[in-house]
Parts: sequence; structure tokens; C-alpha cells
Amino acid sequence: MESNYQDRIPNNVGLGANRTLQRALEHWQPEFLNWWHGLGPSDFNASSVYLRTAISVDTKGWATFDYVKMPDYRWGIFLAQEEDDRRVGFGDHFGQPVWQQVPGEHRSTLRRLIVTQGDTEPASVEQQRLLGHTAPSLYDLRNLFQVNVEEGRHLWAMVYLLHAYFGRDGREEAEELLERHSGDTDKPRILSTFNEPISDWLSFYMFTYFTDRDGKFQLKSLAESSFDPLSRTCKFMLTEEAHHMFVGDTGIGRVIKRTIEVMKELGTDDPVALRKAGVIDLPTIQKYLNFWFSSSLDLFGGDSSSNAASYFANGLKGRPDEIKYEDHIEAESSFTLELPDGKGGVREERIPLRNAVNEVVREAYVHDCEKGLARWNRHLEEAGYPQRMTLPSTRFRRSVGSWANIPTNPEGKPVAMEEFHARQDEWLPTPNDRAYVHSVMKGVFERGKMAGWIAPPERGINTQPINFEYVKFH
Ligand code: BYC
Repeated sequence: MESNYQDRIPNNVGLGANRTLQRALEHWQPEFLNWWHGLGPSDFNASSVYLRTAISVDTKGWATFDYVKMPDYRWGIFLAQEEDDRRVGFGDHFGQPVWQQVPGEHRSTLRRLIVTQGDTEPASVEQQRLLGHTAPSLYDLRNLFQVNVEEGRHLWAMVYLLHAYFGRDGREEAEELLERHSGDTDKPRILSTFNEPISDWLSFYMFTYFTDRDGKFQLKSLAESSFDPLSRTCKFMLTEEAHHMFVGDTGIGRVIKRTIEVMKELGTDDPVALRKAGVIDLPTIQKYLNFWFSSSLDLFGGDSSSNAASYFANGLKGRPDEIKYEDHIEAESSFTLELPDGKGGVREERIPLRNAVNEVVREAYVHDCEKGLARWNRHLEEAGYPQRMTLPSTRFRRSVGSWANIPTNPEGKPVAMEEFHARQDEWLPTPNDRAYVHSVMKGVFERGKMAGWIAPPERGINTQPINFEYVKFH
């Protein structure tokens, strides 16, 4: 399908040939822009930002760089190319042709999955809306806005599916995606992590590393869907998602690098001395990591989930990279869960694998998260320090699943509630830690300059130098 970049809504879905759908989306567009102006990045909307825009899905068009004012960003609808004769890849309908329309019996479940996915996208923009003021450099400011406009585009992607395939219900859901707000007491966002404030850049990097990576795994699971338009939409979203995780990965690495530099200069790892020198001490970084990793683990849902089993059986939502598994039906397979035994210990239980799909995906996610830690720890190793960043156990500080509200230490050992309360200041950011991190967040807007708590990146964006004018203020 040809890309129509010149249309009011750039697309490769032949929108011009479907007047009803085009009108419905053109009606939603001003509501989206209103939302962007009210709850998107505060200020900076008149600045020219060096942004990447997707104008088509081929290798040339998907990443076009230029100066753009954010409200003029071309939020388009792009689906990955259709695969010839694509077949259902897992579950009870394995091998049958995929669906180009929504089967009636799966309508409400698919709508729910699309709405849940769609809800996270504007939520993250809302969470990050004030960060521009405290950006550690123009390079980082540009990256923040890149992430924000692309999350906006991902919202468009889900709204397209709702409008095109779910009739009036879908249009109503699309409106509601702009009515729920992150952290709102009456109408919060659907999933827990998307109601947490992101008011400092350390949280932003943790979020883009850990929470965007949940996005990667969820999108990969949805890319396996038998509902082909959903699969194709998610495949294209994944190409943009990679940069968001890169921002988190390199962001955390740069914070650690800068802390190590000052540890060397001062000859100490004493947090008080390091804070005096304006950098973020390693224990504080670890506590932020513990917070965002554990929160992101909840986004995979319960470890034993009948929802997940029926998504899998019906071919609605699969496992990332399904092709890698030997058995795509898993009718008889089982999975061993480690559960709290109610007496302060752990017991094992075998459950049908289909019910454990959330856990299977969560395990793959944890494995993927470890790669970043290996990179960050290399900085420490090369500098000759024995400290290492670690991922806490998947049992630690959970709010969803069998370990929800069971107090454990970061190693996953169940502990008494009193011990958890007594020691949580060692494990999770305290109000004092947060206040300190906030105190070093001051906007640095001079070309090539960096805030004192973060090292410069290794290279710029799209082969531009680090001191490039990534954002032009007017
Ligand atoms: N918070 O059977 P269960 C991204 C709900 S991130 C609150 O255990 P299921 C992005 C659950 O909805 C990716 N509620 O779980 C990243 C269900 O409610 P209903 C977003 C939660 O259904 C950064 C009930 O508890 N995409 O893209 O197997 C920036 C029982 O659930 C939570 C998706 O999530 C929670 N943490 O799996 C921007 C994909 N966890 O339905 C973007 C679509 C569970 O009974 N969503 N619940 O009312 C799904 O696939 C599934 O809904 C979940 C839950 C994986 C989230």
C-alpha cells in the first residue's frame, strides 16, 4: 500500500478511499491536539526540535530527520507490510488463515487489549510533561520530545484500529483514551505504572529502560496476533520503540559513568561526599532501579492468568518471537510456578502452560533487562570498583500476581512485614533521596553542555555532533 504523507493524516492504509473512517479520524484529530496542548509537554511547543518522523514504512521513509515544532509533527497511521498468506501462529486455530476483520466472539477481548495498550501511550506523555524544564542537555531534551511525539503516534495507531474495526464502541473508547489521565483520582490510567509520577530524569531513564521494555514485550506479543491489522500495527511500532529503550539504557549508563568519575576524583564512594559534589550516588541509583523494575514487572499481569490462557488459546495475543518455540499449541504443557507458601516460605505448583504465559513473557523480559545491567556494570568493573547494579528478585515489591503484597527482601526471601518496613529505606527511594535527585535537576540549554550529574553521550543523533543545536528556542 502506498504512503500518503501529504494527507491531513499521513497514512499507508488507504484512508483517502474510506471517507467515513477519514472523517471520524479527522474529528478525533482536534481532540488529540487539544489534549497535546493541555497535557503534552508543557511549553517548548514553539521550539524547533530535531525530530525523526515516520513518513512511510520502508527503510528510507520511516526515519526522516528535520526541525519540527511538536504540534506540527505529522502523527501518521502506518502498518507494516502485509505478509502473503500469513497463518495463525499459535493456539487452537494454529495454521488457519489470519483474520482481516475482528471475529464477533473475540470483539470485546480484542477491544480491551487494544484499549489497554492505547491507554499507556498518552499516559507516558502525561507523566513526562514537565521534564523539559530540567533537561540535562539539548541532546536529552530532544530525545524526550522524540519519545513523546512517538508515544503520541502510537496512540494514533491504536485509535485507528478502534475506529476502523470496532464501530461506535471503538469511537467511544478512542474518546476515553483522552479522558483518563495519569495519576487522576477519578479517572486514572488503566495500568498501575502509568499513574506513577516521573518528575526527575533518573526516573525518566529508568522508565524508558524498564517500562518501555515492557512495551517491547507486549507489542511483540500483540505482533503475533491472528488479528492481522493489530499485528502489522505493532510490528511497525516496535521499530520506534527501540530508540526509547536506547535513551533509557544510555541514560542510566551516563549517570553511572559520571558518578564513577567523581568517585575517582574524590577518592570516595561516600554518598554524602558524592551528593555534596552534585552527582547521584550508586545506592540511590540502585533504589530507583528497584522501584521501576518491580513496578514494570506488574505490567505483565498475574503469573497464573485465565485471561492469558484464553488469549493464547484463541490466537489473540501470543508469546514474543513465537517462531522460536517448538510447540505452538501447548495444549498439554505445564509450567512450574514458585509461590508463597503462606508460612514465610516458597512452594512449587505446576499449572497449565497456557495459564502461565504472562510468567513466560516476564521471564524473557527479565533476561532482556539483564543486558543493560551487564553494560552498566562494565563501567564499574573497568574503573576498578567492586560495586555492581543488580536486578531485584521478581518477588520483590509486587502488587500484581501471587507475590502481591508479600513482603520479601530484594533477593526474594520472604521477610516479616516489620522487617520490610524497617529496611525499605535501604531498598527503595526515600523522600530524602527523591528530594536530593530533584535538587540536581536544573535545565541545561547551552549547545554541547551537560548537567554535572550525567556524562555526555558517546555520539549524537543521526550522525550529528553532540554539540549540535538539537532544539532551537524561539
Ligand atoms: N495494573 O489476568 P491478569 C507500553 C489487571 S507498556 C493495573 O493477571 P492479564 C508503553 C488486568 O488488566 C505495554 N491492573 O492479567 C511503555 C485485568 O483486568 P481486567 C502496554 C492490572 O489480563 C512505556 C486484571 O488485572 N501493553 O506499551 O493476563 C511508554 C487481571 O489480570 C495490572 C499492554 O499491556 C497492572 N499492572 O494481563 C509507553 C498490552 N496488571 O481485564 C507505552 C495489553 C493486570 O480483568 N494488555 N491488571 O479488567 C494486556 O495484554 C493485559 O491486559 C495485561 C494483563 C498484560 C496488562
